Amino acid sequence: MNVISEKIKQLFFDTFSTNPTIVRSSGRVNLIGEHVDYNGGFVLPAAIDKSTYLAIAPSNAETGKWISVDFEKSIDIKFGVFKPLPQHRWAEYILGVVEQFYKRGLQVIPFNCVVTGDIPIGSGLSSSAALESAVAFAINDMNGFGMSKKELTKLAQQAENEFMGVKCGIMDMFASIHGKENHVLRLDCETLDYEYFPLNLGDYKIVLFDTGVKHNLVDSEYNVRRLQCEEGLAFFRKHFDETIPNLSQVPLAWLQASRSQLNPVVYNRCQYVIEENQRMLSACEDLKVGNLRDFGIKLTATHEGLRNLYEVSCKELDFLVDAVWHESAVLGSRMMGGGFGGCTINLIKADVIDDLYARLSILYKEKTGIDLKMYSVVTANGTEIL
Ligand code: GAF
Repeated sequence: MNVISEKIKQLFFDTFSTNPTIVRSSGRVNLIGEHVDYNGGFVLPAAIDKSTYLAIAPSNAETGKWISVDFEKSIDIKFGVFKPLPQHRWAEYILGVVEQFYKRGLQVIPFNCVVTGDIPIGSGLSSSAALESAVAFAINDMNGFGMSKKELTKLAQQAENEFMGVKCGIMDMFASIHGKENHVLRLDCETLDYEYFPLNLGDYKIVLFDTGVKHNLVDSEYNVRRLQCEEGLAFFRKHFDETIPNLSQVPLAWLQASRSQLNPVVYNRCQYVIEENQRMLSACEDLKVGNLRDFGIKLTATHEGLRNLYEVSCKELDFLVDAVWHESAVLGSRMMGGGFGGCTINLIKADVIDDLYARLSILYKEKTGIDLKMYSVVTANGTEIL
């Protein structure tokens, strides 16, 4: 228990006169392997020490009251009705998860809940996946459904895909649920096999610079990228091998031999995905032998691919990366997550972080008028009942 969990426990008790179960679920970073999860590739995320907290208990009625501390809102919910809640987008993440249990033929005991957390919202640190993971975990526990962590991860992803309409991959929920302190997760998104890698950064730290923007196109462009990748994969299946499981495994030679037949935009998207998957695998080798310099160089190369080939960056992200990547105390810098805003992830020598942040803040404010936020994060455990 910490200050936040104590606070919502008390709020829950004051509101509903009963003690809740408290579930904590982490936000995530992804070191490398961006936009490859939905292409069956490898990713390297970690759960971080910023979390969503859910206080929850059965309501003993057909309805439940859900409260968001951060949005200062509450909503009364009739269980079994699954309609959009346009005034309460935060509650849709909960409802979408409840719906998935119903879709599996599992009737959920109606519940009251209170939600809060310290994951910056809209910064690309997966506050929504953390909430969905916490809700899935809590419902599974409260109802004794006995679902595994992997099943709950898939359920949370389907909630986001189907109720929220965002065709996200599985990385965010997977990291949120399976995270482990001092480790990153090397996840094969095709098979969902995973391995924990110790994260020894020595004198370096994971630093996130928050652009403070989230451009509107984020969800629509994300879905467009998925379609473009599907178009590429269909082409390779038709012309090379119908059994190739996913785009990440397409050999670069097939792509190069197809330049004149593929739409140039689709070509670029495929090039990025194939290269990123290979880069990610070789970055893991760097990490294994403690070669942080080469690891960092690959992070920055990922940014170039996301900017030029995959085209999911934006001027604010590019500005932050361009301003720091060449500094000697910076191992690597890149945009992180879906793109079009959110944070950059940087590996920076601990003793220069404050100075670098001070300099960068001035430049960023001059350029964009926005106050730059910085989060120095460490890895943490995944979803847990406190
Ligand atoms: C978002 C999605 F939710 C993830 O599934 C992943 O595709 C990521 O963008 C890009 O790597 O966070």
